[in-house]
Amino acid sequence: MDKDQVAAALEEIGTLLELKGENPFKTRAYHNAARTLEGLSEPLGTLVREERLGELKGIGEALREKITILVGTGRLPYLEELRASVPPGLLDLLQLQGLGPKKAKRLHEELGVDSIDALEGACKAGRVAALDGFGDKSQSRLLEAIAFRRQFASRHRLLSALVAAEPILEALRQHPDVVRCSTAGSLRRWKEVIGDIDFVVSSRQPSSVLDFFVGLPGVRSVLGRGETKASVILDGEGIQADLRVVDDSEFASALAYFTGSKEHNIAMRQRAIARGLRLNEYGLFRATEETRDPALRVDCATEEELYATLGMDFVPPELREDHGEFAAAEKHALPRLLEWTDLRGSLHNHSTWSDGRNPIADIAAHAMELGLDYWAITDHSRASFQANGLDEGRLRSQLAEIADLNKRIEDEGSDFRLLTGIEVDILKDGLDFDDEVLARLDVVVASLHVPSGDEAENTRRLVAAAENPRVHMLGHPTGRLLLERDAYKVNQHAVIDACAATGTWIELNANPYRFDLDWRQWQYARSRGVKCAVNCDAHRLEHFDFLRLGAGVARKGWLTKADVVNTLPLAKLRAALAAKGRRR
Ligand code: DGT
Ligand code: CA
Ligand code: CA
Ligand code: ZN
Repeated sequence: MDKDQVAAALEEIGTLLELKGENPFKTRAYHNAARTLEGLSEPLGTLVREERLGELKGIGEALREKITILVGTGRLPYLEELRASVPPGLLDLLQLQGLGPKKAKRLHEELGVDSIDALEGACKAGRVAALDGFGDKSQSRLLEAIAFRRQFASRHRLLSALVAAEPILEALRQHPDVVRCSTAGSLRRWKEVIGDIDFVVSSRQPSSVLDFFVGLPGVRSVLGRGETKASVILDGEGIQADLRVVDDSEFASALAYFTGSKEHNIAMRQRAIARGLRLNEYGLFRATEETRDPALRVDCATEEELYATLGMDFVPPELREDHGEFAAAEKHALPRLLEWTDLRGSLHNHSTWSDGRNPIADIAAHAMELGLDYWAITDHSRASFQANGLDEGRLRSQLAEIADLNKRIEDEGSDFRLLTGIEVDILKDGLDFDDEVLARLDVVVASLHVPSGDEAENTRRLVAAAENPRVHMLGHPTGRLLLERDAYKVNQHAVIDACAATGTWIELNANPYRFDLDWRQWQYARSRGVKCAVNCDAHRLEHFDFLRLGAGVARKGWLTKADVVNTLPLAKLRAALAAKGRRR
């Protein structure tokens, strides 16, 4: 087990103990230990082997023993017994927004609630409102949370789907009976939220491939298996995955069909009909009615050929949403989309100075190892006190630390540089720091963390931030958390217009919970000449991987390398950063 798996196990122990009503110091010790492990900069296995776990803050004898067993064996009988002692439905309750272990425990003990369904029944019967410390308001809030959860239970953030799909695709690719294979559907289109995962495979032996697929280690259960297709539920979040097996001559059309979107497919079929052809999942045919007669087939070995036959350039999967790709592809005017390897660093990131998990030196080392050119440290400002935001004094000390580090990096002969910065809170009437303070920083990201309920008010605050010559970009401009929290009310076009007028950049926050600004807004932003910064908003080293996710979302928003500022080499980026302050 690696550190994240061990941390997850400790987290689960803490939660289970809370559900059982254990003393808070004990439960907190498990949660804190999980945090500590996640923030480790060296492999957990090494610490265990060298018996140095005791050096870690808050890891006492009992924890040391459990961690050692988990790392060594991948299992922990203590955790298994604990799991068995708690009704499984009780854990589900914790997935409801606003319901913590303490309240779940009381609902269980006092009302016998042991599942989400049982809780719904109790709420509807008014029994929850009657409980001490709950009341009408929390009862109706629980019902809302249940409805919300039902709506989203079968939807998954892109990263979860990718993590589940990639090993399966790799396994299929290695299988001797597989000729070609690909993901399809919303995953291939890089949608921010995924219903199910789709795979398309070509093979002469469909049944052997299907046997292999339904028997893969990550498969929890088989929903259905036919001659040419199968559907399964995967371990983890329980994401559904569909596999289609076709003959290799049908691969291009099947892949196009199952990639979608539905809207894109409908337009494709119309284009075929307009040319006296028929397009379906089996191929492109010279026919005026539905057919799959091989004698009528127009050979298209690849999607490129399929699009060419229909008079278009190849449309990258991310653009297949009927958002103007047809008009552009027939005029050879599709943009050349950003590649994730074009990105040279991220301009919004956190460290242990605020709520990040890693010290700046480790962040720099990791960025250099990945071959990046720069990395901005933009910790929270003082108003974000719950995130340990920096006041002026601490900010000054941080700048000194970064200057020292950069000096050391330069002395070692590297061109990599840390950039200084802040993620400054947009408050009711202005920013959390004065212009003089902001002027000392390389990068200023302005974010609205505590929005008002009023659209005009939020819009006004964001526009004012954009108009500040010291602000380089707006961070996560709608504040949404996918499948958790809607965007705050804001007039997005008005904010984009203000950014266009002031030369302010807009962040595409690449955290898979955010992907904010949404891909649907970028065509408008781009048309107004607004530049994008694809930022990790990294809080730990693993978040460096978000660059790839964010680049995919930028592609989905039709963005090119020239539209994205953090593709610039360092000197040009510095010049672009300096330009904002000189505008007025
Ligand atoms: P999802 O799974 O809800 O995130 O979205 P998709 O796009 O992956 O949808 P899915 O898995 O139901 O189907 C995969 C693709 O198959 C879809 O993007 C387009 C194609 N498809 C499925 N049903 C239809 C249909 O009724 N008409 C057309 N034209 N295409 C369809
Ligand atoms: Ca799908
Ligand atoms: Ca599907
Ligand atoms: Zn933020």
